Amino acid sequence: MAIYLGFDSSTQSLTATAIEVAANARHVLFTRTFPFDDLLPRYGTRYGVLPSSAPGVVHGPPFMWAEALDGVIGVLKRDERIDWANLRAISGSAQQHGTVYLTRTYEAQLRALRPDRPLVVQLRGVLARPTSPIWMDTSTTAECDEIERQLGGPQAVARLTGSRCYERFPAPQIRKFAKEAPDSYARTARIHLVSSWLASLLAGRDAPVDYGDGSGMNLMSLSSRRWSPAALAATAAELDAKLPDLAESSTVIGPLAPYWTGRYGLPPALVAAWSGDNPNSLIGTGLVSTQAIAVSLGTSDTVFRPMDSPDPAADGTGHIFASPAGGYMGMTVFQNGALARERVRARYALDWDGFSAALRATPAGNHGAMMLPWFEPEITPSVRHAGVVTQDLDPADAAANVRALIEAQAMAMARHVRWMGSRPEVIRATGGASVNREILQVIADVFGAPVVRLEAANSAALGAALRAFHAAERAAGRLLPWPEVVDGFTEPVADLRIDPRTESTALYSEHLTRYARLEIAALHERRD
Ligand code: XUL
Repeated sequence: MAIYLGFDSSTQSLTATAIEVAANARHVLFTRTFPFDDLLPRYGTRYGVLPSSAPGVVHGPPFMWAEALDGVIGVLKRDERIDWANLRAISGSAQQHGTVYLTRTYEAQLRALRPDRPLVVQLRGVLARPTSPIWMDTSTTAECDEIERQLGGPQAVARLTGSRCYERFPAPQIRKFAKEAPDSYARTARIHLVSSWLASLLAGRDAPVDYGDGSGMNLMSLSSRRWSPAALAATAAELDAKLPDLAESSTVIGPLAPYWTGRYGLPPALVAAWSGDNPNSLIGTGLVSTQAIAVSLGTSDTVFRPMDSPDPAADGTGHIFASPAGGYMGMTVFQNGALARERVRARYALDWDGFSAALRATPAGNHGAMMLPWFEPEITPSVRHAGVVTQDLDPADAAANVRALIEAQAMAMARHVRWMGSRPEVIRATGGASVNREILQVIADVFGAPVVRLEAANSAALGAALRAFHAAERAAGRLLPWPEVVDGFTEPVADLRIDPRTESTALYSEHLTRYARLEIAALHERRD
C-alpha cells in the first residue's frame, strides 16, 4: 500500500501522521507528536516559544524546527513496523505567519547538504536573523497603522489581501525588522514562512509559498494570487526579490533531497508544497464540499469554513484564505484557547476530569457570572494588553470560573464568526480539547447546532498527508476530486454526536447579548 506522510510543525510540537492508501483500503498508519521543549531542550523554549522581556515580542527558533524535522524523521525511520519503501509523497503544515530570514548562501548550502552530517550543522550562516517572529507576536501595531494608511485603510487591505493588517502577519513584521535592523534586512536574500522553510529543507531547494499560507501575509493579492506590488511597496524596500514564488498548494516541489535519502535510506518520495495549519485543517476536517463549520481547539482556537466568495467582514474581524481545495476559507482566531484553559485548570489545581466535573456541576448561563478570558493579548476581538475581566464571578468558586471560561470561549466564537455566513448545520470539532464532551456540549448549546468530533488527533497533520496524496496523484496525471481524497479519513466518530439542548440554546441567545455588552464595554474602557 502506498504511504503518504504529513507533518505539522505547530507552536509547541512536531507531529507526523502517515496514511496508507490502496484501491480498496485506506487508513491512518500512525500519528506521533514530539513536543519541542522535550525533544530539544537546548533551545530553551517554553511551549515552543523563546522567553522575551520585550513587550509583545514572541519569537521561535528556526533551527529548532529544522532540527526537530531531522530528528523525528530519524525516529520514524527506525520504526521497523513501517515499510518506508512504499513512501510516495510528503507534505506538511506549520504554524501560520512566522517568518524565517535567510542569507544569500542559503540556497547553495541547501543544495550542498551531505548525508553524513546532521542538518543544522550544515546550515551555519544561513540565518540573516537568528529568531523568527511568530503568530503570538503583538509588537507591530505602529507598522500595521502605517501599512493600512498607505493602502487606503483596513477595509481596503482586507479586500486586497483577505485580512486587514494584523500584528502577527508577515507584512508588519517585515516592516518592523527593516526599520529596526536595516543592515540585517539588507543581508536578507530570502524570507520564508515556517511552512515554506521546512518544505525547502525537505526538497533541498527553495520552495514556493502556497496560496493558502500566502493569504496570511498581508502581501498576496487574493484575487490574482500574486504578490501585490502595492502591498510590497507599503511594507519594505526591495521586498519583491526577497520573497519566494507563490504556487498552488498541490505543487510538487521535487523529490526528497539526497540528504534525506542518503542519511535515512528513504526513497526519493515527492515533496509537495507545505501550507499553514489552518488551510491544512480544512482538508483534515473534511471541509472540502460540505457547508459545515470546523472548530479547532488548539494552542489558538480557530473557527473556519469554506466560502464561495471572498467577502471580508465589514468590521475587519477574521481572515479569508485561499483554500487548498480551491475557492476560499473564512476563519476567525482566538489567541486565548488552550493557554487560557490551562491557566484556569492550574489556578484551581484541577485535572481534566475535575475540569469536566466542574462543567457538569454548573448550569448553562452560570447564574449570570461571566469572564472575558484575556490571559494573553487577544486577536479576536483585538485586545493589545492582557487582562482578564469578570462580571459577578466569585474568584474562589472554581467550578463557576471553569464554566465562565468555556462559555466565554464559545460565545466569542458564535459572536465573531457570523460574518462567514448563516448558522452552521453541524460543527466539526477537532484539536486537543475536543476530546472533552462537556466543552463540546457548551459549544453545541451556544451555537444551537450539533457538534460531531473527528477521529484524527491532529487534523493539520492529517490534512498534510491527504494533500501529499492529492499532489502525488495529480503529478501522475490523475486529478482526484477532493471528496474522494478525504473519503474514509475525515468521517466523524460514529457514536459521538452532541445535540444542542433547546432550553440552554434559548438561554444562551440572551446571555450572548449580555456577553456582547460586556465585551464592548471592556474594549471601550481599555481603548484597545
Ligand atoms: C492563524 C493563527 C494561528 C496559528 C497557530 O491565523 O494565527 O492559528 O496558525 O498555529
